[in-house]
Amino acid sequence: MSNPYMTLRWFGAGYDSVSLAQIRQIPGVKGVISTLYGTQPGEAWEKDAILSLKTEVEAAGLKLAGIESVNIHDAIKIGSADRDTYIDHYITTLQRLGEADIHLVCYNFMVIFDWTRSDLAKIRSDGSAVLSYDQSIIDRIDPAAMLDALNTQSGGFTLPGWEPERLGRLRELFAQYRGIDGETLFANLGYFLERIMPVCDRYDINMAIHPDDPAWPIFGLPRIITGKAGLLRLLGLVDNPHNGVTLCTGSLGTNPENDIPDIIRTLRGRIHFAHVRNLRHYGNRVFEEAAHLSSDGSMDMFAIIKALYDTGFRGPIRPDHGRMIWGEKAMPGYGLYDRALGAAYLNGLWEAVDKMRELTS
Ligand code: DNO
Repeated sequence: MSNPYMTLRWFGAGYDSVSLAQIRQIPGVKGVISTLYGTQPGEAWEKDAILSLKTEVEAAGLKLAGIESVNIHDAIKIGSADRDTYIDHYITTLQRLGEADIHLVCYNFMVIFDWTRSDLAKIRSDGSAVLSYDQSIIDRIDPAAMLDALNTQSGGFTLPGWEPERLGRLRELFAQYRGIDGETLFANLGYFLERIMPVCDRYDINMAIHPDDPAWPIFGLPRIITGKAGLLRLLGLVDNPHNGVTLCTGSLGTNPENDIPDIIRTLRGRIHFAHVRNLRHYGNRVFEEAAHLSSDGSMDMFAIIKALYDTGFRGPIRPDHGRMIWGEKAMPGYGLYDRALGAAYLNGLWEAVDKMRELTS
């Protein structure tokens, strides 16, 4: 009998509307994925801060299953002259995480914007509110106006990956990335990975890149981790098992041409972390986030869990963005209720796959 290593993302006391005590009561949830939310990309994390986060999580009867994210400073993505300083800070952070017995780090290599949506609270027919995306809105809007609109809709929460200090310098950032194309990004990602692999080897830290969301270039900025080809190219940059992937179905699934069970099988052994959620497509590059259930969206969640199970994936897995339901006020995508329903559903799928395997063996 195998149980999934089910986790929930938790942003930390003072940032998250959801408490560790609440998470502890979701059946089958064993740990949280967290971060030092107040840190800026490029900082070396303080050892004491890492240890106190870990102690706090463990005192609630949960494991600190990994970090999402240790964000990458723009100098590293751009490949500017000072990148080595920031890579050294990153290495210090990894070393301190390793010393604290933390072995999973999720990160991304997206340019300027982390995940992007055109609406953070689209009302669905059942009255729930979800994050949604419509390319025609993104095409019409200026990036600064999009930022303002999303900040207004965020309910006072700082959105993950949308560091206000950094994005306050939007014009400067666009100027810094001028001329950076996908090839340069891949080269700079390879340089970064080469430099950090020794510390990952030493402390057995699995690096798990998060795919770009949505899975295509936006605002004329390149995006490279958008499907099977990009993921395979990433793995080939440094052929080390610590150079791995966060399998995020919601990000890869923005492009319906991404066959997610096939991607899971292709990446066998190099998926270190899984974000599993569903989307509903309404046309080319128009989608909204759905409940986790297969029948509520466009993805086959059974096939996804089965592929993870069959390829021997046993790393941390978490439900991802949930709908805002039952009057909850929380960070968009990260309320308690729908993610708890998502965890229960994913646990159920896993149990079914596991028991079917026993029946047929
Ligand atoms: C959004 C998240 C992303 C993700 C980062 C990983 O909800 O999926 O912000 O955490 O891209 O580095």
